[in-house]
Amino acid sequence: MNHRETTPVDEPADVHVGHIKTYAAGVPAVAVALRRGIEQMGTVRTARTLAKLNQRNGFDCPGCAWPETPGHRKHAEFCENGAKAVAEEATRRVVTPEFFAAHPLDDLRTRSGYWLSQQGRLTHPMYLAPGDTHYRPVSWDEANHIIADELRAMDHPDQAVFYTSGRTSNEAAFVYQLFARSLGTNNMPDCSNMCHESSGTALTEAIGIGKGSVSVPDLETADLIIVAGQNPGTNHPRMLSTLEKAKRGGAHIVAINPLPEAGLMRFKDPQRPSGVVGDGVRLADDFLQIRVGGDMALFRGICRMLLDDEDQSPGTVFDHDFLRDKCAGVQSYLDLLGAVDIDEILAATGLDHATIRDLATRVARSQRVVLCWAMGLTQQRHGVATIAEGVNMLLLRGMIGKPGAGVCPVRGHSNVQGDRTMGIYEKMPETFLAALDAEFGIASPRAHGHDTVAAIDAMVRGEVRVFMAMGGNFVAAAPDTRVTEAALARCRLTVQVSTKLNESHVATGTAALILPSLGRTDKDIVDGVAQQVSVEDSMSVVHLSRGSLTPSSPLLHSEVGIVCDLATATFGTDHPVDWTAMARDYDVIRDHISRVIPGFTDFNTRVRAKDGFVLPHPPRDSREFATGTGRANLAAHPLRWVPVPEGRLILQTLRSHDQYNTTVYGHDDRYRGIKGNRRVIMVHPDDIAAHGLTAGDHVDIVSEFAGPDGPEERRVTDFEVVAYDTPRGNAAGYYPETNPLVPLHLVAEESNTPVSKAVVIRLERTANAPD
Ligand SMILES: Nc1nc2c(c(=O)[nH]1)N[C@H]1C(S)=C(S)[C@@H](COP(=O)(O)OP(=O)(O)OC[C@H]3O[C@@H](n4cnc5c(=O)[nH]c(N)nc54)[C@H](O)[C@@H]3O)O[C@H]1N2
Ligand SMILES: Nc1nc2c(c(=O)[nH]1)N[C@H]1C(S)=C(S)[C@@H](COP(=O)(O)OP(=O)(O)OC[C@H]3O[C@@H](n4cnc5c(=O)[nH]c(N)nc54)[C@H](O)[C@@H]3O)O[C@H]1N2
Ligand SMILES: [Mo]
Repeated sequence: MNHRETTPVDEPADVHVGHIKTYAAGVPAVAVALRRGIEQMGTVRTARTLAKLNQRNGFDCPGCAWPETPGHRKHAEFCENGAKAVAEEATRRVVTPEFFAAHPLDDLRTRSGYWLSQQGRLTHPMYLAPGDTHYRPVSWDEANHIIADELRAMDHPDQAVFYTSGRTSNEAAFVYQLFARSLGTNNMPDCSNMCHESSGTALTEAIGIGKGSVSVPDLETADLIIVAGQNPGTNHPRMLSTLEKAKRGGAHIVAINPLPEAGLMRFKDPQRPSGVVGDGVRLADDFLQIRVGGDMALFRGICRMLLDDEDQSPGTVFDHDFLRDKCAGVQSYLDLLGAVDIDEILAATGLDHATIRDLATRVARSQRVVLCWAMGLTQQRHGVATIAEGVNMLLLRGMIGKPGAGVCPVRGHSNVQGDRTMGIYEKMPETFLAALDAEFGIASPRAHGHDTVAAIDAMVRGEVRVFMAMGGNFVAAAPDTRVTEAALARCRLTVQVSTKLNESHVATGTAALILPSLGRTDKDIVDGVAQQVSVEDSMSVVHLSRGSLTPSSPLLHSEVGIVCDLATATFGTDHPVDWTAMARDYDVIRDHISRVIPGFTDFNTRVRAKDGFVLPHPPRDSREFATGTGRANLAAHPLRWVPVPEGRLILQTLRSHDQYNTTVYGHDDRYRGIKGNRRVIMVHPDDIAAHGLTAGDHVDIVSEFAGPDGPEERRVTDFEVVAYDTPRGNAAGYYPETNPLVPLHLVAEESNTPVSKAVVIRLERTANAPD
């Protein structure tokens, strides 16, 4: 058996459905944070750890990429879910060689991801030899030689794939991509391929840089903030404080979401007296309950209304100077707007005319507009076009490169943006590769490598010999779980650099290695000197992070050390790259970075400044656009949306309030009032009835899609139906339990991101389900 059971043996059984919460945070959030901390770390370690979170001289929260407020950090710059992320990492529980001796792989494969991660921190490098039933301990030397031998046995460097998850520091990411390119491959898929790739693609085409253009002060001074396809109360809780501040400054906030997410409705800041008693602050002034996949239509509808307003009172709506001097593609886009069919916009969004008209009027009248978004927009078949359309709306009003306005893709992993800056990308531009080659005297390959989906395809074809992952949980994060498991099984060696046990340690190649690494919270001492790493947040601020806890085992290595030692084992000691010097002193790595990557001049000095430093962003800084046209491009994509086929539903897969991506912290999705079990599907009450079902019934969820040889299906069994406030025709289920339903080849156009937010499904009553 090489795949996990569909229903893990340890999964709790009963779903408890309560009420949807109408506010986020408040006292329960603090209580949950402390309880989870104390369970995992004990009281003293909890207090010590949380005191260092997001402070200068402390560590960057491994939770999300929301920036710290510059200048005045609050004493407790963390949130409930940041505290849970820390508790998960700083736990005192450990997974030792005895654990692996007691649990054969066949046993571990029946466990849930929750159970696996609850076992604690990994302590030893472990090896699963071909044909073995158990992992056994190995020395670091042995482990490195096993990998080096396998890499040297390849016919071509492209038989190796190097995955990265977005927690990896700048320094580790830089040496890791240098290792892959020294070896001769650009096969560097990363979690970003499944996350904000659509944002990067759309923004690069539109404004010449794939990053957001706003800072925290911009948000705080905006007069209109649109939050589309994002659930900040759960996934970026510190953003709520920024929104609250914006609100007190007079901003109007609009939430665009199929679900009434608690965090967008009301916020009780537990760090203010008014958040402890009282109802908290109403955050979203307007909630547009949009149909899944309807955002492009909404933005286009708004732009059409802006055009009508402009026609009626010329010179009052469009920023003509900006459009004339700085933009390209304006006329073709305006022509497209002329042909908009408002009935189609209403059908696509499920919203009424007056609602869209109100928002268009607000966009027309506001002087400082920020558009924030996350996975609800990016993980769509037309994700790139949707984001481009949102940017069009801003460009018509000249809302990029001025204070209080701009684009704000809210990143996920705490350093996912930095990893990309460091070169974790299967198609880095020639300028970067040339600078890297000149700095190190290597010859980086120029052929583009595999992204996540392409890497899985290559494994399926048997073209990948070695798969290595720098963090993350590839098998559970990737789409089409069964296909991805089978793909990994075709590799000769799978290597996971990890802090905690997860599903990817049991979905192995013929042989497998687990290399235990230090995490953000851990002290990283090399030759007696404490090393620091750096990260880049969602707003391009680069700052230091230094762990302070004693690692769970003396055998843990830093990610930088792991890569540099592996490089020495692979290339020998007379390689042009100074791997040993970099491993001994991370300042050496930063010096290299300062000469290779634009914006990092004097890296070592500037990163030690209070609050770090901000990377250049030409559109934000000087309204310059490094696109093909040298201008900001208005894109004219054909209108796309997601119709619901007869008798089917559109499934979006999302996060509960009690998880970090594939790491499940617990079974309490508190704000949505769903507790006890995650195998649920949220459906509109009328759709439940229309399907001949009753809330509480157990169903199989079957996804339907076109395969290369005709229609195909995927199935997960025994999910409980929960009545939920979602638009008709839409449904929601938790990631990663629903990942087996997301087809590998259902990807966003251009960005190749799996479409985790719009899968066509049908429901079938589970055979032999309990009543
Ligand atoms: N505590 C915690 N924090 C996290 C994470 C975590 O798992 N736990 N994950 C981190 C990572 S890597 C990321 S990328 C971010 C993810 O942050 P989010 O993007 O907020 O995460 P999701 O749970 O995927 O939520 C997507 C939201 O989009 C909405 N949505 C779905 N489809 C559509 C649509 O078609 N249109 C619109 N307008 N909305 C839609 C959903 O209802 C949901 O509210 O969070 C980061 N922070
Ligand atoms: N269906 C569906 N699929 C999705 C999504 C979705 O919304 N729906 N979201 C996608 C998104 S946005 C993302 S970003 C990906 C996430 O994909 P990944 O980044 O691959 O997944 P994570 O769950 O964040 O990885 C968790 C693991 O990272 C390891 N880890 C944690 N900290 C460290 C560390 O400091 N060092 C090392 N070496 N390892 C560490 C631990 O072993 C832990 O088990 O999933 C994607 N998949
Ligand atoms: Mo993400």
